[in-house]
Amino acid sequence: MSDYKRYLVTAALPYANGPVHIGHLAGAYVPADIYTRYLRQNGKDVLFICGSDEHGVPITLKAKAEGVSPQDIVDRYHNQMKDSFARFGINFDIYHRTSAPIHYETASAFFRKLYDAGEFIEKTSEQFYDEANQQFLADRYITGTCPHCGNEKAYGDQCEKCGSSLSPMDLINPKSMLSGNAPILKETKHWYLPLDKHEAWLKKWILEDHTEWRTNVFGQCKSWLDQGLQPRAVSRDLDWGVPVPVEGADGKVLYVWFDAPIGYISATRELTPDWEKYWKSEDSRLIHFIGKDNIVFHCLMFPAMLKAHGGYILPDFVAANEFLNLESDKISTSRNWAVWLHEYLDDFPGKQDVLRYVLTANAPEAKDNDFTWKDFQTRNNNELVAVLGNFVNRTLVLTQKYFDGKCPDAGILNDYDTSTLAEIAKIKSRTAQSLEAFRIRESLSEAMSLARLGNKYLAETEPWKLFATDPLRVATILHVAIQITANLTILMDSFLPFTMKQLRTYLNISEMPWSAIGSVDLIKAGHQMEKPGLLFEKIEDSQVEYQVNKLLETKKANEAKSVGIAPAKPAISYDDFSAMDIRVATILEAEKVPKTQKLMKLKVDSGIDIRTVVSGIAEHFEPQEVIGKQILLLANLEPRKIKGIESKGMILLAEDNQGRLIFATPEQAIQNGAIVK
Ligand code: B3M
Ligand code: ZN
Repeated sequence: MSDYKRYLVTAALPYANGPVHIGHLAGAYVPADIYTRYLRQNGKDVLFICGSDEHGVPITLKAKAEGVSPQDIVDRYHNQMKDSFARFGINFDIYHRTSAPIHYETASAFFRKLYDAGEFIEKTSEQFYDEANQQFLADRYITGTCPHCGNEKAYGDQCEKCGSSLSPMDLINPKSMLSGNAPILKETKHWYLPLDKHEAWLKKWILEDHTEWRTNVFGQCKSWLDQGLQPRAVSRDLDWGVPVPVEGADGKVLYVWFDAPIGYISATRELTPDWEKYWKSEDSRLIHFIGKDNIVFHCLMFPAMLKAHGGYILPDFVAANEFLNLESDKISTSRNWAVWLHEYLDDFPGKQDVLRYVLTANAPEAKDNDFTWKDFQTRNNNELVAVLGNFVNRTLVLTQKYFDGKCPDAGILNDYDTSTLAEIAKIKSRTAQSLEAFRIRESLSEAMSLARLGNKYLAETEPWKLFATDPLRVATILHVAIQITANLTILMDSFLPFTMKQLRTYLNISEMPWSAIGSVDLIKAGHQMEKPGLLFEKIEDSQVEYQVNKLLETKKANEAKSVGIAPAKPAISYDDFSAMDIRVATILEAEKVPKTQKLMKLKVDSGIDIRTVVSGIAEHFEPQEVIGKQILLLANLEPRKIKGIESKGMILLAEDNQGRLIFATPEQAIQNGAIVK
């Protein structure tokens, strides 16, 4: 490992507008957690920083949709995310938030320093404005048709269908998310970070000095740099965010992508008075773990901000993962297409490591990958249970059985024993090499090869067949297997922290540093171990079916929504229902209500009486079409005066997704007054 004195590891600050899902976990948090645990096992000085990103338009829009304040939204999700990360064993040193006062102070001071140093350009330009709501329309407040792919629901900053990054002016037929109206153009002043001025050093820094960055990261940066960088606005006309700390900037806040990365700094300040040691010394190594949609901000914009400010180190590595899909479909918070961490933790208590394992074994490091429940089950049953669990269980159970749980003497090792033990050090170095190159998925598979080795060793030596005839050989075999098991507790600790802790209690040993791996007497002869339990259990088909059904229900609900089916109303009591007097009735006469578009005056025979009903059907039917029709009438609806006509009851009609009306009628003729129930 290189000779950095300390490590500052960050994981992207998730937006506090929804709970954590497996896409977040696979993208940034699980790999970052594994990496930082590994550094700590190596005795490194590490800070692992994260927190909620509480600004930005997705949050204000959500607040508006729910009719609550943005603060209510971020409080709800900040606490939920913090709690589920902790339950899942993501070992942040701090999980902070960008609505904290120390963040406001840090972000304002940062902006102010750049402002005073003349690092921004001030520009007045025309931007979309919603006249009805008297508000400028930043980013996601505006939708329209994507000029690249024709998607009619593209946002002002991005098209989610084709992935192009957009500016509001690019949209065809722009519409305000607030009023639905076409916006007008109005002048407004903003501050821009002139990325073009930073282009030369960014080019050298990335394209020459960081050729080791992953292809996806390097490639995206190169393509931006090749196109030529443009000044980027760092303020917005919004009332939620860090106010722009400049005279005459009322109603303007810092752009969320300006303040959010500063959130890493404010979180570190909150954590330790020593924060500058981590952020400002050349012997600190700054590493960002993010998803691929955050690459430009972490590789170009934030570094340019840090450079313009001066005094800060730059990221040395940006580990960006591609996306994880769920059952072949893009994960989406708004479509509820996700496996939510808090639900997983409730549905699979004590199985944090199974999810950590599956998300790592299938990590979308080089390309998008798919999470399926079937694969989850298979990896658990065939790898965790059948390989790792099986090896450890056989070793521990046989040791209980033959040696009362005491580690037996090594005795005389044969060549196979020695060469098996010699593999441990090789596996260790391969695992470390992959981890240090941020190939976390590969490192897990290297680490698992030690469990495979152990499994194979037992399968070939078959100690369970030898005890009667050769107990000394059995002692040697189990001694070797116990050393492998002890080595596993260190090797796999960063990947499967809950399980390895459990295994250490079975072995009755404490945590050991990474450097101990490879030693073949981690557990001495005579050492007493505990009675073991199982490390992993099979996942049953029924558990998988339950999860798949949950997703099918979501799919159904989404389809219903997309064909215009309204969501279900809350349940009512039987009494509520039977209070309604619904009767079969016949329309006797019909005429349009003068000076109205929609209304028709009907005379109906309800069986109880002949009455007048005013109905909003005049745009759909001509009077002569409806005369003589048998229909259903809600007969005991309170009488109401409509356009001076007393209307008694309501005709029942269905409306299809094109807005067409269809009468609810009895399937065959029946006497008027028949009760519908
Ligand atoms: N909140 C975007 C995201 O969650 C953003 C990351 C900020 S990291 C400084 O994808
Ligand atoms: Zn598009």
